[in-house]
Amino acid sequence: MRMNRRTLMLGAAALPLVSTIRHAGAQAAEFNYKYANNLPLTHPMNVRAQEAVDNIREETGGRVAIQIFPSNQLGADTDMLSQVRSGGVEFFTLSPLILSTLVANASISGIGFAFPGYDQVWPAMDGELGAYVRGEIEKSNLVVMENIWDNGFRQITSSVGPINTADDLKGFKIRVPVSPLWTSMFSAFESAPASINFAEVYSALQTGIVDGQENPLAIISTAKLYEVQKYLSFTNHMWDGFWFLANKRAWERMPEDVREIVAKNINEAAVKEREDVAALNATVRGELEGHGMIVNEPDTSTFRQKLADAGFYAEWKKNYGDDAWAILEKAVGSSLG
Ligand code: X2X
Repeated sequence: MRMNRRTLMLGAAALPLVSTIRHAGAQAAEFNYKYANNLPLTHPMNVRAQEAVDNIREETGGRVAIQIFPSNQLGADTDMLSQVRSGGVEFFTLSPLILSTLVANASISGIGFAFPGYDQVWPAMDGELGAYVRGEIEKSNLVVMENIWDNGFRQITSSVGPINTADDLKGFKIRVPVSPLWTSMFSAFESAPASINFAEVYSALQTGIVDGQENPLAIISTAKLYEVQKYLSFTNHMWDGFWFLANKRAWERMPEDVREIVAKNINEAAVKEREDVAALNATVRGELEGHGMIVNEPDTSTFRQKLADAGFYAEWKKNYGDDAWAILEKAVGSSLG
């Protein structure tokens, strides 16, 4: 359409109306909240979270509008933990092990080689162990949703060679998330762990600051770490998840009936995300090999023995206390250490 003075005037006249309509939609939301996370947009967490916030907006009649900021858009994990505490963001998902920088015992679900598989993970996290950890989180004045989201069993990747035995980890320059447990575990392996927020992992691998990292397959795939890592060793050295956290003042500003709708949809999305991650982890190995990764499946008995010999389990039993440790051992069905 050729622009002339008339169409220009009509267009200009329409602008306030359009912006009013759009703004009215935003204004109709009584609670305009932000949810931050550190995962790529394509990760199942963001797919299911978007469904949840759409359902929440509809079921609350537009009263709650939650905007998702994925992939560290608002800052790295350690910054975001401060933000959700202060109310800078209202929602944030975080690994229990990074959360342990604030809630010490939250990392108990990430003890090395504790969970043999998912058959033990969900009964534990949806049962006594999860309830224990949520109780600890609530003491720090954060609200936590009941269902933990899945990150997955973590695997080691490397640019220098496969990890076949615990000895291969000696001197290995490996990136770990910012958490005392991660640093402790890879120090027990005599590696050289470097604490780096996930936002900087790709570049740290690309520039050779570190030679490797460890993450579940879904993240190795969606964060395209296969572009900067050659070897993938199936160590399954720990299970990891994401607690869905809320700022307490923001949470309590919503009336009870609205809070119930928000919690219901977030918890339902967590269960769907767990199914998605399991499906992805079952299929993504072929994709990663297709991208040139060389995969190996080490015998991890030497890894667990190395941790025991280094006093790792004894150290963390002391850190968490006998009662918490007993809940963990009951949940995983064996004594650890
Ligand atoms: O930082 C990581 O490696 C990640 C994305 O898995 C966590 O959030 C713990």
